[in-house]
Amino acid sequence: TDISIPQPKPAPWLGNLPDIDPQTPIQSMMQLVREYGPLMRLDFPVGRVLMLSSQALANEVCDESRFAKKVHASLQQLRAIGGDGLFTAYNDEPNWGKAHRILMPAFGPMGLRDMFEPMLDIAEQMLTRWERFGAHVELDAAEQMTRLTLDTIALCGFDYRFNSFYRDDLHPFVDAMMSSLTEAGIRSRRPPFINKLRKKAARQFDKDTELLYGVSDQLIAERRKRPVDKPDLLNRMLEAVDPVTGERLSDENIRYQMVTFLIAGHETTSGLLSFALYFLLNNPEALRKAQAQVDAVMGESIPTLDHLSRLRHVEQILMETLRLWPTAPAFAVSPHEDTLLAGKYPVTPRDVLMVMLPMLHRDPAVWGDDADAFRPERFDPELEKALPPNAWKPFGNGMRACIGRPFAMQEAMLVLSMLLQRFDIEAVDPNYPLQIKETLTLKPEGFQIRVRRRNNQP
Ligand code: MNH
Repeated sequence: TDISIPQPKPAPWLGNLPDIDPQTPIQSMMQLVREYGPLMRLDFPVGRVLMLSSQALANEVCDESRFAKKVHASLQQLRAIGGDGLFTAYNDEPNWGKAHRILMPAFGPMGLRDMFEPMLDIAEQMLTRWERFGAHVELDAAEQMTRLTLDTIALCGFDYRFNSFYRDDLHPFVDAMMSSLTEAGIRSRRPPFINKLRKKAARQFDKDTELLYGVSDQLIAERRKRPVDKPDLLNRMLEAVDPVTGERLSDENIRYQMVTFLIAGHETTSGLLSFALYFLLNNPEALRKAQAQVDAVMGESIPTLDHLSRLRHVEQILMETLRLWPTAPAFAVSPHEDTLLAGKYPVTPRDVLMVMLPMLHRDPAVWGDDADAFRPERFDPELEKALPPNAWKPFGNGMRACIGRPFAMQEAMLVLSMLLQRFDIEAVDPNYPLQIKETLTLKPEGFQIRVRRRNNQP
């Protein structure tokens, strides 16, 4: 029997590196998956990667008794920024368990309730600004959403105001983050000796990470100078004792967590909101339905948590958006021990098995022949319940799944519903061809909108 895995023809030394556009690696890989199928092998100078893009394969590797998160090459590069913070920690690193236990409660129902007010505060800032700009101004969706989500995680998590809606340029944190994330991605696909030769890129990377740490050190210093009495992320990190070890987080580890939360807590949610706007403006029926639900549930009142729980259609729009463009587009696992994948392909703990989310989420066996179409009805409650397991994984899997999931969904629901409540929205270019910028996460690039205050408002 032939147990070789389909693979684009590798070049000598570089393997499949030439098949990947460094500016748009995920989109390159999606194209290759379309040609080579749901199990595909890619060889890079740092090793081979298996790309998994079907529900059957995803379901197999989401079994935590056999597989666990792999800190693969690009996450290893990210450790230069996030250290042993939650996102980049190895499964067996003690600081992962410690921080997980200390921070989980912040994302439970009580914690999320505490974060509703500050979320509303920032959303209100954005919408007020849009309103005052008037109906003629062109707004870059991804840029506006980046200001919003960065300010939101900083205010909710650290009681700190970036005030992005009171400045023209984006906070320097955003630039430093984007360029260091891109550089980490590039490094992860190249052999180490090439990375050593890229001196200028290395200097820029060091400068960027210094800026990121500078911002988080400043926030910590500020808090120590002016303590506040509430159980936000920062206070939990500074004060809470891990119930299992009886220990606190070290200053070094707090710095890693801060940078991790500032990055992971805004990049992906801003992409989600931007893609959702793109899909809504290209699907007038879904837009109309969502706006009708918002009007019926919220009317003209200030949103509450209770309203959000009754906006299922808005939630489905976000779920369908995350299906088509999961803004954190892949996660990796490896087996605990040597095993056979799909009953016949030998894999080892050294292997990287990448679950390729945009293609998993288009598996025709699950989503049908119109898998590329935006149809929020796919997540109607009965249909959602009938989905096979592990068909939709935008937040990753198991114990290493996204800790911020409820936070992200609450924020995105709140902002999208407020937008629909207050404005009629249109695309500046009704024929805008979707262009996606990649920095490890995905975002629509150059998508401009205009908003007009609805006249149903007081
Ligand atoms: Mn988030 C892990 C996607 C919002 C903080 N996040 C993950 C993983 C995915 C993911 C996928 C798993 C990665 C892996 O297996 O290697 N996260 C998202 C998406 C959104 C998102 C699609 C928004 C939409 N994430 C957020 C927000 C926060 C956050 C908001 C913080 C407030 N995420 C994290 C952290 C981890 C993570 C921290 C690492 C968790 C762990 O391993 O313990």
